[in-house]
Amino acid sequence: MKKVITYGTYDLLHQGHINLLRRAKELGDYLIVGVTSDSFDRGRGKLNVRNNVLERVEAVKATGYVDEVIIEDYVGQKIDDIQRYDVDIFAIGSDWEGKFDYLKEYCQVVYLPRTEGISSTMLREETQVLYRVGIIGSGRIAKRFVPEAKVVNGIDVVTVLNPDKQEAKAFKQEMGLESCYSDFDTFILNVDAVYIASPHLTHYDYCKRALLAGKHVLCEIPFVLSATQARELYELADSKGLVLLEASKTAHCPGFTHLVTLVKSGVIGDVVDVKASLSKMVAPPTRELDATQAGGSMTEHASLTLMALIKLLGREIVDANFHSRMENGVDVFTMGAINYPHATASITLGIGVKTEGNLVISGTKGYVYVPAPWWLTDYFEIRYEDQTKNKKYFYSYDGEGLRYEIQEFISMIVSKRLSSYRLRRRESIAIAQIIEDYREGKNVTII
Ligand code: C2G
Repeated sequence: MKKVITYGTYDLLHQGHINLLRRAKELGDYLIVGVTSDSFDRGRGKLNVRNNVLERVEAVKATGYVDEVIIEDYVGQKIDDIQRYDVDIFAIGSDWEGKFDYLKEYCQVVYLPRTEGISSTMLREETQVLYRVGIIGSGRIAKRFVPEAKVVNGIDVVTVLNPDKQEAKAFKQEMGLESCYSDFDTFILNVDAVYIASPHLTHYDYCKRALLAGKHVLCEIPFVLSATQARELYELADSKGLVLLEASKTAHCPGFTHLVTLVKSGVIGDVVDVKASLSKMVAPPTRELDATQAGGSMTEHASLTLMALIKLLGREIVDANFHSRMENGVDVFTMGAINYPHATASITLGIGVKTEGNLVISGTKGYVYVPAPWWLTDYFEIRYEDQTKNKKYFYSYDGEGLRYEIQEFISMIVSKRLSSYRLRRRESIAIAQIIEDYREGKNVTII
């Protein structure tokens, strides 16, 4: 019996896939098809796949050419599969010509003619509603957003708002946008959704005005500096059926989302302590060191570190105590000790003090170590007393990493999903509450 194997995503299964599977089956007697898992596709940069793995497997089976379906989940698996299943022929479309020659060491490699004029990408583009997004603010983070949005389907960044006309124009030209505005009311008429990347103290007002104008909002961190404001904005978004998402990029990146599910499934036992640090030095003059613009390490870095605590330990906080070093009215260093009924946690933040930016999650069976910069989470280790049980996990974190939150934002709009499990609205409100308490000086000691 001649065994043939082929692989693919098979998103929105089409005639090109069907022809390929037929041709592959004709090469032998038994056809095995490796369908990519959702996380494997995400890891290799395929962010826009529409059908989930179960739907794709069903579609492949329904072609009638397939004898066995397996799931492809890691790089290098093809070599394992070919040997494990005693495969005679590896077949793949001609768009991969030459790319799989390394498999010739294990079996025959055949590149089959690709069907011209059809592809999953084409089908996705044809059926994709394109959301016109405008950026509010044109600073450093706004610049990173434009190229990141280009790899996500369904979003077209068209315009920018900056009260300073010259800055708006320079940004438009540099980023190749169709227009720029210095007036909010005309800007908002030209978009379906906004990405807010303006200074902290303007977030609340811009969010509110955009929502009142019926637009979806992705808002940079810190979302807002008070829980009352956060609650009000989520209620407003809800009442209007609009998406409002805090742009907590780490919450959406593949490594961190997997870390949370691993910890929640008990691999380190009960979580008893979480320590998250984040320090990025800044030099004056800069907004981060300006008290009148709500500068400081808390407003700058608490959002991501508190997100990690809240995702891992929840929102039932017993008390929070902070120690800060101040310079010109700004906390250049803050250490926060946050207690839970059955766990402790701490955040260490700096913009004028440098420290190791790692994340350590301690449990009754072992601990997770995410080295600096943990907020990119492309690698972490699970460590045990018995070191032979230690495990290392690697992930992709492509580009600037904003693509993952952008993809979730668009997916929420398309599917009319007003809440994201990656960062629930109640979790976002809890983050704002802690920042608010700190700013009001509750349990804050100056060192
Ligand atoms: N294909 C084809 N004609 C098309 C489109 C796709 O023959 N018009 C073939 C591809 O060459 C591939 C298979 O259909 O052999 C599946 O294509 P995709 O779903 O795009 O999967 P792909 O990203 O090519 O995955 O490990 C995964 C594999 O490396 C390939």
